[in-house]
Amino acid sequence: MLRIALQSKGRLNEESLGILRDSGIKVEESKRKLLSKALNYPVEVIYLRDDDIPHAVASGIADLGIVGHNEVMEKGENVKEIFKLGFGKCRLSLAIPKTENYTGLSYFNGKKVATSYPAILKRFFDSNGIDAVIEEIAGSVEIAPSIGLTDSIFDIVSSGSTLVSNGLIEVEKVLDSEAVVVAAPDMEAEKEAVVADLLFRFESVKRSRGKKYILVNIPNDKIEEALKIIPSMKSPTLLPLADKNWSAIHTVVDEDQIWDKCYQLKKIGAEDILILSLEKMIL
Ligand code: PRT
Ligand code: ZN
Repeated sequence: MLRIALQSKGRLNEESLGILRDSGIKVEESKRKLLSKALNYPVEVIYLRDDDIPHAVASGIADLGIVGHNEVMEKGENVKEIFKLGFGKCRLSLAIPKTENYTGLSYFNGKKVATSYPAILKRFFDSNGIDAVIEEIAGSVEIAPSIGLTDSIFDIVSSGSTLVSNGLIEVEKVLDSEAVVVAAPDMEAEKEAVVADLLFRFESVKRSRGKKYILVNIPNDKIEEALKIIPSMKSPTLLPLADKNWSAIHTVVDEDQIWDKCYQLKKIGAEDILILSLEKMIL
């Protein structure tokens, strides 16, 4: 039985359970349970705080974990990142009050910086020869400058709106992050086989995210033009229609481009465009 550590609540909880579910693994989502066995797969889930996941994996309490790359870098535990999941995307950045005049990294010499990520920040300052005072605080880092605790902050940024609403401006990005699967460096062969199967499933789910399946009818003399608008994965799937002057193209398109592509297809004479959800993509 492979044990996988997930965040018990918080930003990564839902999407971590989501990728298991979309991979065909049914897990009880009870928030109050520490452990849940999958009903149809040799996996059990242990729910932990994200801070504890790298250590749980390094010490063998769990075989795998789903956690932010930022936590892995901060904790420095002996785990390997074996898969990037494509969700929980954010960055760790330095930010200062927007009224300040930023002069480059040397601005931070002698300054106080509040953060929940002291190890990452220390490494960054050390490698750039900056001598700043790092104040470790557990939460609400963004208010530290306004209450006079520090001059600046080093924190997670996603949309940037938290910085804006606290009168701060991002000046240096230090690390990009997303949720990753971590594993202990050594694993029994039997478990390795389950991990390989699990990652195969995760890959196909990840690939299909943000994509849509499109079916479009097109006059035969417009096929070439249409294939410039919606290129296919390998070779286009072209199906003849009962009306021999028309064909259907089936392919996959990025979701954020779907309206633009449909508009262009309509303009060259396409009809009956269907957009369908994609669940898995195995290449
Ligand atoms: O309770 P537990 O310890 O498990 O959870 P936590 O409170 O420590 O972490 P949680 O649930 O807040 O975040 C878990 C992980 O999600 C982080 O370690 C990151 O890898 C990832 N992640 C992605 C984020 C964000 N985006 C994010 N925006 N984590 C936190 N934020 C916070 C950030 O701290 C700041 O307060 O959101 C605010 C900034 O957001 P914007 O959009 O205003 O820039
Ligand atoms: Zn945490």
